[in-house]
Amino acid sequence: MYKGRLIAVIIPAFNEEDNIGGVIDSIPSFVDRAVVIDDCSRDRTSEFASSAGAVVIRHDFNMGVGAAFNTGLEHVLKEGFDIMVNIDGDGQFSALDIPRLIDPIVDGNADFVTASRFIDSGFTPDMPKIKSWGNRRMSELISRLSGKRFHDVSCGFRAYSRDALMKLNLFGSFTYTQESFLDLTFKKARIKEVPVRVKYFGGRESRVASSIPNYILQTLKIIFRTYRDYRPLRFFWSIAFILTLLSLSFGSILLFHYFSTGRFSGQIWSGFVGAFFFVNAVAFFITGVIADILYRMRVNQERMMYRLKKMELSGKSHDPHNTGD
Ligand SMILES: Nc1nc2c(ncn2[C@@H]2O[C@H](COP(=O)(O)OP(=O)(O)OP(=O)(O)O)[C@@H](O)[C@H]2O)c(=O)[nH]1
Ligand SMILES: [Mg+2]
Repeated sequence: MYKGRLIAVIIPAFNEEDNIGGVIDSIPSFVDRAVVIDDCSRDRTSEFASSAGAVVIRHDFNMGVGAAFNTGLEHVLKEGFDIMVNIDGDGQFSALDIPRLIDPIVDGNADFVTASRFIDSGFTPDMPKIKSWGNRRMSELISRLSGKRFHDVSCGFRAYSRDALMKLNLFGSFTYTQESFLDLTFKKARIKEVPVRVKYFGGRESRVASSIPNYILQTLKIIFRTYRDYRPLRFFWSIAFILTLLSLSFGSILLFHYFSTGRFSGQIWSGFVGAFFFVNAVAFFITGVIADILYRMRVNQERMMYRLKKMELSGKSHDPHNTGD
C-alpha cells in the first residue's frame, strides 16, 4: 500500500494493560513496526504489548508522555523509518484511520498531520464539557502564539514525515502535544489537520490529566517557555512596553502635580513608583536583546543538529523524497 516506505507506530503507554493489546491488534498490516513506550507502568502493559507483537521500550522511571514521545522518536529515526505515527494506548482512536494521517505526507502535501476532534463539527466527540472547553482554549492560545489557525492541538493521534522528526526538538517531558505545534510552525513545517472520530469511555480516568489544575499548570509552563525561547524580542519587549507605560503614567502624575503646584512634595511617591517601573522596563529590554542573541545561537545549533542527524542517519531512510543529503 505504501511501497518503499517504512512506517512505524509509536504508542506511549502508562498502566494500559486493559487496552494495549487491542490497540496493537487493530494496527493495519501495512505498518512495519509498533513500538510501545512503557513509562514504568505498574501493571502488565509491557508483557501484553510484547505478546501482541510490539517492540517494547520500558523507562526505568515514570517520565511523562513527552519523554516517552522523545524515546519513540529517537527509536524511529535510528531504525530508519520514513513515517512515524503516534497513537494513544487507551483505544480512543481507530488505527484504521492511520491512512488518513499518512496520505498527505506520502502525497508530499504535509510534513505533520494531526487528527482533529474539532475542525469538523460532525466529528466532535461527546466529551466532558470541561475538557472540550479546555481543548478549545488551548487551541486558541497556540493559534495566537503561532500565528496560524489550529482547531485541536492536544490530540494524541498524529503522523510525521522523517524530515519533520529530524527537525523536532522538544524539551517538555510532561507532554509533547502543544510544544510540537509551536516547534514545527516556527520551523515552517506544513501542518494539516484531518477530522477523525474519537471515542470517550465513561469512567476512564485520564492518565495525563488526572488533575486538571496540574495539567493546565504543566502545559502552560511548557508553552510559556517554548514561546519565550522562539520569540524572545516580542516576549521581553512586550513586558518592557507595558512597564514603560506604567512608568510614564506614574511619572506624569508627578509632573502634573509639579506644573499645577510648583512643587514635588505631596506626590513624590509617584516619582519613585514611576522610576521603579522604568528600571524594570530597561531590564526587560536588555534581557530581550540578550535572549535574542541566544535565540540566534539556538537556531544555529538546531541547523547543526539537523545536519548531524542527516549525516549520522543517512542511508537508513527509504523515503524516495529523502535522499539523506
Ligand atoms: N509514556 C507515558 N504515557 C502516558 C503517561 N500518562 C499517560 N500516558 C499515555 O498517554 C496516552 C494518553 O493518555 P490518556 O490517559 O488517554 O489522556 P488523555 O487522552 O489526555 O485523556 P482522555 O481525554 O481522558 O483520554 C495513553 O496512551 C496513556 O497511556 C505517562 O506518564 N507516560
Ligand atoms: Mg485518552
